[in-house]
Amino acid sequence: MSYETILTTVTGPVGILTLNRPDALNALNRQVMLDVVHALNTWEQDDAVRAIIITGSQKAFAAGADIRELQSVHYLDALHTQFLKEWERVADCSKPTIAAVAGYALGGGCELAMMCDFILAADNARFGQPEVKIGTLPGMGGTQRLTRLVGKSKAMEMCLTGRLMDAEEAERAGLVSRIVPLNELQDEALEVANRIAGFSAPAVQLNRMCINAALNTTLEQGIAIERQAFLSLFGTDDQQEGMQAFLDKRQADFKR
Ligand code: DAK
Repeated sequence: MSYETILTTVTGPVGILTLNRPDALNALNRQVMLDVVHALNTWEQDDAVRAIIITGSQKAFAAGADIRELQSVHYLDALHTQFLKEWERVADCSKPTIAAVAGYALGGGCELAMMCDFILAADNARFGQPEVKIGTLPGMGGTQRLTRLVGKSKAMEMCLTGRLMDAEEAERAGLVSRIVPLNELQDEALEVANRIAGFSAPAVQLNRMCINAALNTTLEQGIAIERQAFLSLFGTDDQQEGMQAFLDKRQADFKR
């Protein structure tokens, strides 16, 4: 399948989606959203794909929503079409997602990265929510996800000043899981994705569900969700296999 604004490849069990609008630093227009959603839908239905990497170029993951496109949007049209709402599909993806971020991840680009399960950052990555500079605010979940990830004070400062964070600050703040040298980013992301893809899919899925629940529930509710998820995995063959393999001192052979 070929797309207008993204490149897709499948390497073993890993789907790699590369944002590809080099002339606009991968700015996210409506077509990018449609292409990304289509690719994710396709991979969700493909059992062979067990983990997904979303990445960009070495200069930009994505420099935000496409300001040229935003500039011509009118309120009532945006309201009626729920403009850009489908981006939430990324956060709802049923398979594990890794954002491999090099260069600029600004505005909608930062928001897209935060929709993924976690962010691996190259040492040249820069994150920011500079929408205030163009008279607006993050519209793809940025005020909510950034605040949950880095706390109110830093989220406020970033959104109110438009200041960018470098990779080290983003790691210290908890926005990214790890920093890797720029020329190792893609290999490292692939290795991590392969590692996840090699585990039991239900175990991976329920780990994701529980961690996401931590952002949306009280501690008590989250612990109840975790307990049920934990118990439910005892109904899978993979749990038996994983524990037996440990006792046999061999590699587990997970089926799903
Ligand atoms: N949109 C469109 N084009 C962009 C762009 C963007 N966000 N960012 C860069 N480009 C284009 C530039 O216009 C330029 O195109 P040409 O002039 O060559 O044709 C090309 O990419 C290269 O950019 P620069 O020449 O500016 O490159 P520099 O290295 O000098 O600077 C930069 C890089 C990233 C610092 C700079 O390009 C920049 O500040 N870009 C804008 C960053 C920004 O403000 N991002 C936030 C956008 S607002 C919503 C959902 C979401 C949103 C809104 C609503 N709803 C659900 C309703 C989200 C809003 C945003 O993300």
